[in-house]
Amino acid sequence: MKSYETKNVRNIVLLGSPKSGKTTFAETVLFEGKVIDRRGTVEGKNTMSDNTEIEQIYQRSIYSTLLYSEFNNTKFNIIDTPGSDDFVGGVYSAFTVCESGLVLVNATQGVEVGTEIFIRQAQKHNKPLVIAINQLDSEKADWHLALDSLKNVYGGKIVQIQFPVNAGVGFDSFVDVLKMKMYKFTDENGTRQELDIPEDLKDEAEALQQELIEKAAENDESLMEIFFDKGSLTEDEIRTGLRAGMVKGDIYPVFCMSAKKDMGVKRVLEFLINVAPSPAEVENELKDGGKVKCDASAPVSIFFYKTALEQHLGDVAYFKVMSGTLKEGMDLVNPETGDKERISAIYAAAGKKREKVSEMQAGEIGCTVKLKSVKVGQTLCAGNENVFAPTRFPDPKFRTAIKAKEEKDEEKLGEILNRASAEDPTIVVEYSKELKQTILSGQGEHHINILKWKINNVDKLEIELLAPKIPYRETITKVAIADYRHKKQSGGAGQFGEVHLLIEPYYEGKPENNKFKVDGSEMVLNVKGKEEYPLEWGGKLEYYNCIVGGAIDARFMPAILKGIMEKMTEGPLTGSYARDIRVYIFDGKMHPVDSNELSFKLAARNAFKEAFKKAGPKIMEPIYNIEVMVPSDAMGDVMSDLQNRRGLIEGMQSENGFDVLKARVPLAELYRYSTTLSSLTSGRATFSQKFAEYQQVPADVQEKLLKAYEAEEKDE
Ligand SMILES: Nc1nc2c(ncn2[C@@H]2O[C@H](COP(=O)(O)OP(=O)(O)OP(=O)(O)O)[C@@H](O)[C@H]2O)c(=O)[nH]1
Ligand SMILES: [Mg+2]
Repeated sequence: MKSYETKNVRNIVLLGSPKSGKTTFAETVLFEGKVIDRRGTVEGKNTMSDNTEIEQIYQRSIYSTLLYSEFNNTKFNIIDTPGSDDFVGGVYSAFTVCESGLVLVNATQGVEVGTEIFIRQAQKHNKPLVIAINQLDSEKADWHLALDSLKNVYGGKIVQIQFPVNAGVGFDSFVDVLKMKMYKFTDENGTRQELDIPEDLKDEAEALQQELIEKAAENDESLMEIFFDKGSLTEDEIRTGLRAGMVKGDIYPVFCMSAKKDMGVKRVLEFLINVAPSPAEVENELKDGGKVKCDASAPVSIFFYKTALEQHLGDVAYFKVMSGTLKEGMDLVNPETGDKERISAIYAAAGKKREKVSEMQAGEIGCTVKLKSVKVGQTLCAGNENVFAPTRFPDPKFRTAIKAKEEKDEEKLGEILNRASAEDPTIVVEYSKELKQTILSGQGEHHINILKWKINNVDKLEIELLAPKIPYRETITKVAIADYRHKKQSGGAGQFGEVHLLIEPYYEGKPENNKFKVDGSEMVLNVKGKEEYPLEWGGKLEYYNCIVGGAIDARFMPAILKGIMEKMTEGPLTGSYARDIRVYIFDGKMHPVDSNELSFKLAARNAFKEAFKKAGPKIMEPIYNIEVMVPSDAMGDVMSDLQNRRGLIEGMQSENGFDVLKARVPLAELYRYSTTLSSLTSGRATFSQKFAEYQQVPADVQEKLLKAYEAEEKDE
């Protein structure tokens, strides 16, 4: 394969809801580019893109796949992505390396929730988009339904480039109002005739062309002048206007397609060559916020967006050449770690088919093997220190606990999970000391189940998924005092320590205080010192020394704090972490011989525990902000389900034809929410969740938790 100049490269991410035909389209692009001479099918389990066992079992894409193709002296790097929300990580990493996107809309469905989600994400990443209405050959294809649904959601952004002549079974032609031609296909291998537009379609074609010209003119002042002058624009001028609108995110040109029958695919590729930006026209963002031009004559830097383990090969690392010209055998440095790496080979990849190339110029996407330590999101350089901004992945939506069936396998499981999360950064693994569980989070239950399948079948390890525990917190609601004497007399040196303390609730910004009402009478403390401790698990402990007359030596104060801290990590109600408390040590007693640090630590621990119990203790639970996007007809069901989950609906608005619901829901009620939502809406909804704050649990819930903890304690 030759080395392509930056301006002749197009990096395109395929987007669209499940089953819209992305993988089928990619296969046809490879066929058109002669990378393959026979097209596989998703059902036949032999496409270049869905090339893993698990993708073939499910007959859907699960990983993002890089596929190159050469067409009209242009190198296409297509990234086929999964349509399911569960595997959205691959879409996000593709946004980091592709300059534009092609959205496939299923002609039998029109805009689906998936379509909307991906277009929304593409907009956030400033990606120009082209839309193809696919499966026009299908029996149930409905061009008008699909087009109207697009117009309904995206209004004036939708600019029709084509319309089908005979959508449905027998589909073989469409009219193109940019070329003002009719394309007719004579076989299912892309052979096409360019014909004059038939008389009976001319009016429609001319009207649409006029619309196209006006849209194109709107995006460029000089085009506007030409348009007012001549009342029309040339084909090239239209392209210039379209491109300007696309780059601003104001125009989505719409094409006709049957990816399966290779109709319309070539025309979209031609349009992408002529109109979609090449890598040379887009600046890439650095981690520190700076921007770098994609220039083949600059020093080399390459960014790694994905790695995948392949049998017999080890880690295959996928990169984009962000600047310079990468050559085989080059030595590069990771500017963040100082690690050196040699690029022993460079490949263009079409799924598992790899073609060795001797160099890749800026803008190209390829892969390499045998690197020592590079991770997803890192950059390697020579002669510069560019560090490109890593992909920002979405927050997890599904959380589960995981453990090996056999305890002896725990360590191996840990390694497998770390590797899984390095390959797929939307898999988050965390061992929670607090919960004593390994918590695995991902984008949905299916996402996690696929990982489970891999661990069972590839790594041959039996595992269990369990409901994750909830990181409750404990705090107090009123003032209380307690004292405790720790005393032990056994043979030699004894132990003696006595601590009197007062505790009160703390909140951010609470004024200082030294007068308290305790059990009906007033108490005034003489505050001599204060220490503040932000807690690792959130919230604060404020520690006041109010000792008068030397009742406790200053040297015992740290031991007293230690005793309190110990109890804070194991709250008296449920053993959860305690937070947001002020402790005042105001009295105590020492023994001239027997007092030591241990005695004061134990005394403080017990005094704190007693005071805590008297201070109206409360359990707090994590509350999450969630945002659900759902088609209007399913809104009622989704809303009442959320109310059953103790959710507080905070707002609702209509956006682009969907309802967006905002609510606050306790984490304890969100277990498997993604799965329920999917079954409530037949997979037509999506949601995101983010930690908001801790809040007191309602009395009935507290009662249940206390009982459960008591039972657990008895068991142990
Ligand atoms: N009739 C017809 N069927 C198509 C066309 N394109 C795709 N299909 C079929 O639609 C189904 C889904 O196609 P895929 O290519 O797997 O769709 P996808 O968008 O990659 O799906 P995910 O990977 O699940 O997101 C398969 O059965 C294809 O054969 C088309 O143009 N016409
Ligand atoms: Mg697919």
